[in-house]
Amino acid sequence: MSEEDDLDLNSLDDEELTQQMHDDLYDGLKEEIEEGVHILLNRGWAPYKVLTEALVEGMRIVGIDFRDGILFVPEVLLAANAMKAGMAILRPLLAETGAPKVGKMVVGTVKGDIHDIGKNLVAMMMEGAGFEVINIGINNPVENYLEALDEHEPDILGMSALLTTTMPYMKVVIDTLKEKGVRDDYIVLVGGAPLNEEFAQAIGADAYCRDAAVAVETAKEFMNRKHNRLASA
Ligand code: B1M
Repeated sequence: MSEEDDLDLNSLDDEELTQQMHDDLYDGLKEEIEEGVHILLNRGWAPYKVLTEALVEGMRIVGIDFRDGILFVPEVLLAANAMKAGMAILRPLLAETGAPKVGKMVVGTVKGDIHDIGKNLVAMMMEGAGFEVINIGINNPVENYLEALDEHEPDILGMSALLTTTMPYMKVVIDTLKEKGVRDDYIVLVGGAPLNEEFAQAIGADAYCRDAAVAVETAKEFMNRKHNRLASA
């Protein structure tokens, strides 16, 4: 066992611990990430702060080295696994809200794409903000979206894509909704690292959401508009 294995995470101050968690995420050390999350929570950190400063920031660093060919798929999968373990601890804490549901969202990653960390984070944050969220997972063909929309009748359809090759599929879904004459029944929000405002506009979405916090704000804003419209009708 190396010296590093013996490291007592509790003995580190907050800054050292977050740095260590970035390293542990990079190394895919699930148990250490779980321990780190618990320690920060016990020290009074808000769940959202743990999420953004310890986990999301760690994954950002992983992303850079993946891009630069320093990390490869197996290592990134381990990092993703560790990230998800940390998120699983935070999820119930972020979702703790006694407030009445402010709206309903169906969210899923598009066909051909298996990235789900960002989409799951959006789902968690939306739940935390009082939305009911139906998360339909990854690799969704248009039929899955249609089925979920029929079954759950949400206010919002959220789509995620992390690849430049899969983002055009969002247009397939929106065009299908148009063909069926139901496009305007939903607020369509899209997100994912390669997207931008122009793309969202070009495919006919209602808005592009840069991150989970923006997704929550945007969803709330559109729900307010919807309520005002209904009230004045
Ligand atoms: Co992939 N991958 N990956 N990968 N992967 C990227 C996306 C990439 C940018 C890495 C790189 O080269 N720098 C690159 C895409 C390049 C491109 O298309 N331009 C890439 C590639 C190439 C690939 C493969 C093709 C690699 C290969 O096989 N050779 C392959 C494709 C598999 C497939 O999908 N068919 C692949 C596989 C994988 C893993 C399986 C190893 C793993 C995914 C594990 C998992 O998700 N369960 C993985 C990972 C982890 C990444 C990176 C490193 C991290 C993604 C992530 O989780 N980020 C990523 C690098 C990067 O993005 N910089 C990369 C953290 C997350 C919190 O952020 O997902 O952006 P993000 O979500 C944010 C916002 O985007 C937004 O809010 C979120 C939270 O703030 N958002 C939404 C996202 N979805 C939203 C939906 C909304 C609203 C907002 O709806 C309303």
